Amino acid sequence: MKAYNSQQPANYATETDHDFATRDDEEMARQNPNIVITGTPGVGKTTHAEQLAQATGFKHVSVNQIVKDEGFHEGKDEETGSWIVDEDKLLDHLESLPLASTGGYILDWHACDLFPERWIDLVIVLRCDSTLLYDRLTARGYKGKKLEENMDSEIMQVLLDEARESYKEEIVVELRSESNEDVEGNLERVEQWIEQWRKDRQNAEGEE
Ligand code: DAT
Repeated sequence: MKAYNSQQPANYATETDHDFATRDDEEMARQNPNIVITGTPGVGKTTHAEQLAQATGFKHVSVNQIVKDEGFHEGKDEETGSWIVDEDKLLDHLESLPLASTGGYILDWHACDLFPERWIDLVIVLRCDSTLLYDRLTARGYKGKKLEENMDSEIMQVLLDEARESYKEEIVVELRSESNEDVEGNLERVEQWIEQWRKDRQNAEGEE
């Protein structure tokens, strides 16, 4: 267990022999893709994930909510007020979902290196201008070290780098989330991408 810090090295996306044995079967069985929506707190993950879930019927998994509801943590870090996440318990819980085999999940979290590569078909990293993000976070009551760390994280594109280090370059997409029009445009783009994913999958099945 560790105090959550998105700058930690990415360990969980590392594949084991077991992953290789099962990944093709599970990936090919999925009728829908699994999508990660990540980014610094306040960039608009929940806004996007909720609307995307509504538009597609996919399941929105708010990882932060699960951590809180299921108690997968050891309380809060005194200085930042962030949950000290028990990643083993969280991962066990996510493993118990039919995520890898059925697909159709939207994983919403301010980190992405926890999720094994074989689960994930698309990683969306939302980005936001720092002045706008500052306003969103202060409106949410963030201050002191917590505010500072999150601002630094966005400016230094920590989550984007983490996503690029953890997944294949071609499945990582950076999208702007500053206005309602951005949300609309992003959702349209992702829905088109899902359609294309399904077509590609059908074609691949037809060729077998
Ligand atoms: P996150 O889940 O990444 O913490 P959120 O979806 O809760 O972020 O959004 C934080 C706040 O900012 C919330 O009041 C909605 C607003 N917001 C987010 N993205 C936006 C966008 N693209 N346009 C307008 N407002 C947005």
